[in-house]
Amino acid sequence: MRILVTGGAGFIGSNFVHLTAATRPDVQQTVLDAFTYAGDRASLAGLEDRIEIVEGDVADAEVVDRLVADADAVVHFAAESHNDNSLADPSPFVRTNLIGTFTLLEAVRKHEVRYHHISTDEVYGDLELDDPGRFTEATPYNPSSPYSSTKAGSDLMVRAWVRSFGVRATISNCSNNYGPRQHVEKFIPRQITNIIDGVRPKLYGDGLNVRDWIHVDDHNRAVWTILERGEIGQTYLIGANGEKNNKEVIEQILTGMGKDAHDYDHVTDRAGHDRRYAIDSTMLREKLGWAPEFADFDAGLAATIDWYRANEAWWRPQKAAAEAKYTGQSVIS
Ligand code: NAD
Ligand code: TDX
Repeated sequence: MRILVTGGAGFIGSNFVHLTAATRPDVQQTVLDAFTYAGDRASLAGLEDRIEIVEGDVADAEVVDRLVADADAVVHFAAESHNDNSLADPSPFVRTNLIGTFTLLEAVRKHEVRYHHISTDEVYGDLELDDPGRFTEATPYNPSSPYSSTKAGSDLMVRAWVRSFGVRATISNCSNNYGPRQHVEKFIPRQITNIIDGVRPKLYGDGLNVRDWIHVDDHNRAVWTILERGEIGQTYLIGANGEKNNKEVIEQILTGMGKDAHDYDHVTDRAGHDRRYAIDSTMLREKLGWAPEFADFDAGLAATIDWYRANEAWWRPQKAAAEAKYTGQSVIS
């Protein structure tokens, strides 16, 4: 089997490529990645002899057509992925997330190639803290940010290409991932690397916003489950019952790194900040038999802290530029 993995040099994509190389040695993998600020060849270190790496843009129809023609399946991870960046400048989000997905859909339509679309729970908007409900496959789309609205638009195109053109596609909407090789702009790695640098962690607003954490390997094992056994045209929600508020997570990181749990700053809140995400993954569990292996967030977080401590050479080149984007945030308490 030959698969084309877009965004394979990013956080989730690179973990997918490593997992696939380790568990499915017969699968030939080609990575298509534009190597934006978020893509890093070092994330694929050790695999250079086993995979093909193509530097290119998912919105470039020529390169996409050529690579899709040679693939049995496409797994589309490539995206602009950070909400804060989308508030500062939405334009690359529109190009990559919407035009990029359109370009891939046209290629898989032409070459009749199986397509799996990686998306996010953020397309559903947010829930109140006291809402007993969780997102399901039937929840209406209601995105809040430029990032989530472009992901929502890309999902809707996939649904339309399935219905109108018979494209053999599936979609997954996953909750917040954590684990190795996540860019230091994101919440958990930003705080771990701040503490290593002797800088106080930064909590947005009151910090009571809830995210539903899942280890990146559990996400990627679910993606393989859907690729192999998913029903064409179906959307699957991926989540591991990992709801925690940001305040709890930041305090856990501090204590896990031997610091006082309260040694952090509250900074200006994110505009339009979603309050709570929560995933009901019953369909994936009951219909396809998937279950997360990292049931214990505390152990997964401790392993992630260890990874950033041991791999400073990987994250150090990103750190100053990532923090420079946050200079407008002021400490409120
Ligand atoms: P990331 O920002 O770490 O990686 C994105 C990758 O895509 C990078 O390697 C980047 O170079 C590449 N890329 C960006 N624009 C490109 C373009 N025009 N052409 C080719 N490559 C391009 O993102 P991530 O956190 O790994 O997210 C991967 C996917 O998973 C995204 O589709 C995201 O929406 C989705 N997702 C992420 C999370 C999460 O918690 N991080 C949760 C659910 C879904
Ligand atoms: O310094 C910070 N302080 C803070 O309190 C940062 C960077 C974030 N936060 C808060 C904002 C969120 O409530 O932490 C939470 C997590 O923030 P992010 O890591 O930016 O993730 P989020 O906005 O929830 O989106 C993530 O999950 C869904 C990914 O970035 C998306 O790609 C994915 O779709």
